Amino acid sequence: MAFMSNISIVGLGYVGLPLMCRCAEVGHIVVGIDNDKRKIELIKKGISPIKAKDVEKKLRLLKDKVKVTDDIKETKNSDIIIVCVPTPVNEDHTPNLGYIKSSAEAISHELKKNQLIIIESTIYPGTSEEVVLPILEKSGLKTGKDFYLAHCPERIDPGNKRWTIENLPRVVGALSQDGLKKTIDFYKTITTGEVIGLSSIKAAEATKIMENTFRDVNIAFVNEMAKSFDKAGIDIIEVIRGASNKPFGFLPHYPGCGVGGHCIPVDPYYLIEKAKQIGFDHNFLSLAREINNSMPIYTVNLLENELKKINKNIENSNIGILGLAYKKDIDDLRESPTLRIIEILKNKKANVKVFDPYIKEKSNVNNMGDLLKKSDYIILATDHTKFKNMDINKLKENNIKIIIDGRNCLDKNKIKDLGIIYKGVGR
Ligand code: SAJ
Repeated sequence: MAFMSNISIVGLGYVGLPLMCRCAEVGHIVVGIDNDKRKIELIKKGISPIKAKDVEKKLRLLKDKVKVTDDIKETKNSDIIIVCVPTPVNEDHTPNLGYIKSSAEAISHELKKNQLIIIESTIYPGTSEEVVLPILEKSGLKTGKDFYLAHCPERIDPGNKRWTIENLPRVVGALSQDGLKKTIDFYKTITTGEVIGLSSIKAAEATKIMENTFRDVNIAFVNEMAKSFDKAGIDIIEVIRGASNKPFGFLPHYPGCGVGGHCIPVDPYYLIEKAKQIGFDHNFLSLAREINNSMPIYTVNLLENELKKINKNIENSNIGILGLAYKKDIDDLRESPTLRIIEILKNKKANVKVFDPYIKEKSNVNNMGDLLKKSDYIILATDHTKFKNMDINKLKENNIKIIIDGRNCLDKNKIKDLGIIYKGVGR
């Protein structure tokens, strides 16, 4: 019989909200805590503040089974407190642990004996012991004796239907063996995936950073290859397809107009900055970040090169951007490359129209038809399924002259056959 606990979830965003629903679903007594009163009111009505279909459905079912509040003092009644607050980077790419510290301060004030505190937010190796623990021990309680501290990196992948909170394998690290066992036992109640315990909390903190940095450097690799193949006139998508037919030793990643989201472009900086403090310079990871951060301007340059060929300038040109979200079929625009592309185009005095069906409130036209009508040139920045499956004859009907396919998701040859100039990233 799986044990049931009183659980507080601190932070009800992309990570905390699904976690709150899942805990309630399996029978834990759950309190969801967030400092955003608007979010709390929505959740109380069973409305999800994030457009995640599965979460919206669950919330409607579970809204009477969970208590949501903006009062973090509620943690005092919990056996387990799980911290799922944002861990962004500052303008200078240094980690911003502000939310982690303020959550730890509030939890510390209410800390009770035998409580288990689990951090799911992405943090650099050493954060739990060097930042969180001292704050919690201000309570006068001692870890290992009075309370437990563990880390289980979040692995929510918004929009992923295959891997969800119900079946994702998890990795756990803790400051004590007792804490490790308690944490593993808890995660086994919410996921059917394998739950493994590592020898230290630092190893668990390093795991998430490694997972996401691995992805960032692989994307940087294909982005650099794309720039090279643009010069060589080689279609990188065809080459990746070719390389992917090797049954081992190759893992396809895809070039594009940039790397967005709250994980991939952020997490490497957590390691880069922490390593600097202990005297190691991650040249390779930093270079990968530079390459990925260069893709928005590279994409605009692709358009400028094509404009030059038809003796046009970017200044005062009518440019339509398809997609604001950082990845397909979701409404999240955090660190989205499109934001950088828009900034660059505006600095070059272009007239910019933007449409994203998932983020209409930030679009400046009502629909794709409107955007095509008001544009002469198009940059596709997000490979939403709606854009990928667009009727390309509409491009012709609206006299679009150039399309830059920032996600290499359109049919290059069909577009060229319509007499429209097509340029992808590396194709
Ligand atoms: N991107 C590329 N080329 C690629 C893959 C992604 O340019 O080959 C871009 C995307 O367009 C996007 C950004 O990188 O702008 C991030 O894409 P992502 O698919 O990694 O999306 P995220 O940020 O939702 O990453 C999540 C991560 N999950 C967690 O942190 C829990 C990441 O670890 C997963 O690997 C990733 O989902 C996934 O595999 O889908």
